[in-house]
Amino acid sequence: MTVESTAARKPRRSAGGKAGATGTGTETAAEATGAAAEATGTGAKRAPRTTRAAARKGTAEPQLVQLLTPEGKRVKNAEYDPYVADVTPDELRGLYRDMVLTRRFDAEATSLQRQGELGLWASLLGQEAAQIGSGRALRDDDYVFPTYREHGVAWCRGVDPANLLGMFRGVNNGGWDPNSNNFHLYTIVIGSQTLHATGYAMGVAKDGADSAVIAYFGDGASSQGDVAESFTFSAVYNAPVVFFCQNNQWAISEPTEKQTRVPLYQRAQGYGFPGVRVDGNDVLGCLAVTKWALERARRGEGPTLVEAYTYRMGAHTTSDDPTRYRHDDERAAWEAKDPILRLRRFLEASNHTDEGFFAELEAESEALGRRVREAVRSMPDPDHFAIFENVYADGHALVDEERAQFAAYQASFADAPEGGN
Ligand SMILES: Cc1ncc(C[n+]2csc(CCOP(=O)(O)OP(=O)(O)O)c2C)c(N)n1
Ligand SMILES: [Mg+2]
Repeated sequence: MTVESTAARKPRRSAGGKAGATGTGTETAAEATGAAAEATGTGAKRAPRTTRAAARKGTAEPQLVQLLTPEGKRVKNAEYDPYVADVTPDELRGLYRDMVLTRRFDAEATSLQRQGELGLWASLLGQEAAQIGSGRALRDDDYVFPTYREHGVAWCRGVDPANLLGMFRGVNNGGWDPNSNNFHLYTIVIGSQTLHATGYAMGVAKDGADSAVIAYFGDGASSQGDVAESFTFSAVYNAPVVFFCQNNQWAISEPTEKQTRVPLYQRAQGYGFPGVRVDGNDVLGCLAVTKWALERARRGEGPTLVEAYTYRMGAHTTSDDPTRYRHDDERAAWEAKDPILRLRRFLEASNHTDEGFFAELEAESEALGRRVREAVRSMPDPDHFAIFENVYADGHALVDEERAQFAAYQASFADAPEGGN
């Protein structure tokens, strides 16, 4: 991969990031995954399974950065407040709008899958704050390596939402030029994009640029060897990369407690760079913590791990049925911590909005849904032979053979007797 950067060249500090992990290293596996559910929750009839495990062990909650409570109250935080001190009411409304439109787009995509217009959809429902907060912390010259669920980050990068759907409809292999928005194509091979991000960030450092790189991945991905290698390489090469882990509590049907014995953010400690857990349903918290981590990267202080503690409200994908492995009450407890609702409460309490704002946004949401629906339905079917293109730069005998086989197969239909194929 070539690294091009037009950013101002600035000398970087020498390697050796501070080991500033915020964890105590004493929490148990149960706390690692579930205890913060109570830190921000308003309580449900039955606590989530992971929380019950922590309660059984009588263990304390891991630290969690939170600037906005579920009730929409602003919490002071001396360390991270400076990173959001300049956020204007207009920008706050902007964050709200981003989250509402992302959720509306996501709901439309789920419906389109149910109507047979998409083959599959991976919903981000519940993770809007983690994605919009971190996405809005980025500069245009920063580079993003996403998974397959980063629709909110894509929105922040200016990728047309309709373009996200081509791959899920099966009509293209991605649908956007990564270099137009510094937003790489969606990556399905779990965790592999952290390696791409690390390599890219090492290139940025060699260029002497002061831009940063961010890699998104999930709690399940944190168990991948690729992620461990990325942590090692980024640490020793002091690469300007932020590892943004959305701990949404589940990796398909595997709960986070099966991935780790310590809170995920503490993994960074072993590699010698800081790790922070932020309330992933708090858009201001995510904005502040990501800005802090990006600034560290720009200053030449190397990688940071951010664990955004959140929840996957929907199914893993439209092919999944979460009722097979988790209780409804778990979801109910997280509904009380909804990222959009809490910002709305804050905006209303601060008199930053009026009814007109919400009504206009509602109309804008519906228009977005309509536009995406129409765009998907009118996507042209691909040339059947396009799948053989772009496999190898100069072609390959095996691909040629497969193309010929497929051509013969297609041709066999022309000769088939009427009514049969
Ligand atoms: C290398 C690899 N192994 C397995 C899979 C199958 N797979 C797809 S999604 C997924 C779970 C990922 O969970 P997590 O990292 O927590 O992300 P989330 O889906 O929760 O956003 C798995 C195992 C895959 N795509 N790639
Ligand atoms: Mg997950």
